[in-house]
Amino acid sequence: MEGRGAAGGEVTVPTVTMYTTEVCPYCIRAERFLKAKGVGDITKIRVDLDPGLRRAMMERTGRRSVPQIYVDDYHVGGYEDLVELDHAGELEPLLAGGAG
Ligand SMILES: N[C@@H](CCC(=O)N[C@@H](CS)C(=O)NCC(=O)O)C(=O)O
Repeated sequence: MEGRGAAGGEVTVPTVTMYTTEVCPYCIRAERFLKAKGVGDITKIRVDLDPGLRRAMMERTGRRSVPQIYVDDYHVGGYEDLVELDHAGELEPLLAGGAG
């Protein structure tokens, strides 16, 4: 999503993607956490609805548990990885578009 920053320049908000399933307490926690960090839109990929999507997730991430979270093409990992990244002070810059 694009808009104007405080200084009038272009601001590109990264796309947050989350591989998820319908019943998944860690996914709910991750979503709440991201929303609390100001993420308005999360693109969800429901891997329980399509075995092909689950296979694709496993190939892309090397993991089988959900959630698996991406900020643009940066693989954050699961909920605990997300919290760890935040504690390391790296989540906000990433969400502000600091991945590349
Ligand atoms: N440490 C992981 C735990 C995630 C987890 O256990 N997710 C459950 C669903 S809520 C799951 O995918 N279980 C199936 C599996 O591990 O294969 C995280 O923080 O995301």
